Amino acid sequence: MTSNFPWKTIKEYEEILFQQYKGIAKISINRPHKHNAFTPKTVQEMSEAMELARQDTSIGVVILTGEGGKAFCSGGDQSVRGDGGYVGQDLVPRLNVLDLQKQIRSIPKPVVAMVAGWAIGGGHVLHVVCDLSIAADNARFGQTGPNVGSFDGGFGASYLARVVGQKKAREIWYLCDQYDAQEALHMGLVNKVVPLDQLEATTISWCERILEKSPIALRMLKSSFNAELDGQAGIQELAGNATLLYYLSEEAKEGKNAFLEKRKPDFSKFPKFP
Ligand code: S0N
Repeated sequence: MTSNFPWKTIKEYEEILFQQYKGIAKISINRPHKHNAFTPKTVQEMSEAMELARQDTSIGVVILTGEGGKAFCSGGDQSVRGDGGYVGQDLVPRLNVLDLQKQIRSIPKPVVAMVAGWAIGGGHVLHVVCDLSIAADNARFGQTGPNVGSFDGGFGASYLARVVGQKKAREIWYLCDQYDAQEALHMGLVNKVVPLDQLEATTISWCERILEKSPIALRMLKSSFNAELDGQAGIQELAGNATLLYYLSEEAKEGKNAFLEKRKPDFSKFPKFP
């Protein structure tokens, strides 16, 4: 699948592409020969790129995808699966994709999964934890854990159940069936289905519409959606945003200025809202 958009490389990596177009960052797994299965290195690179996208104030939205048009991601690379996780060049087994899932949920910018072809296993979970999913008509979705001796009982189970309901989530995991794009749309697993040749343009168009919106409103909404599900960590995220807004106020600045000017703060001028 060739791109019609003038993406600029942000940073060179070995197993992913990390590019930018306007205020959109695109993180793309670049292992099409393995249907974009991830290794610990792929995940480490995605994690770094996600952090760079978070820190860059010119980026307002992130696209997660896979190269080649035949797969979004087919999960953990089974050929490097060792005892205790996936084994990287340092020979240490890791399940670092779980940290990446948390990053996708907590980056205060919408993350959009652009899914062509297979979204399977741990690759399926990656699209599930994204804020939005746009699928090509060739997309196929499913979990394989009970077939290949693994399971994701974290977001891969509980958040999937929030998205499609308990019965459907259990079916997806217990039967390991594959679902086409229309079935995924029907069960609320994706937001939109388009022909493969319109996937990128549609995703960019959605991202451009997101970029027109208030970044703080989007940030508050994302952490609000998360807060209900993520317990103390979710409340911390939402509360952190409340602190950010408070820091922007004259009332908070009075506290800081008074300290720096070695005087008593005067909060009397600030209203005590009902
Ligand atoms: C996607 C499938 C159904 C596509 O079938 P198709 O079209 O017939 O293509 P293939 O010929 O099978 O594939 C093309 C080439 O790509 C290789 N390949 C595909 N997927 C993988 C993979 N995941 N790992 C390694 N190689 C892969 C094929 O081998 C083939 O290469 P060649 O031509 O050289 O043979 C089909 O490919 C398929 O079923 N793939 C495997 C899907 C799968 O089971 N994935 C792993 C599921 N588990 C996870 O993702 C675990 C994730 C994880 O890290 C985790 C997270 C939380 C808690 C636990 C875990 C945990 O590790 O268990």
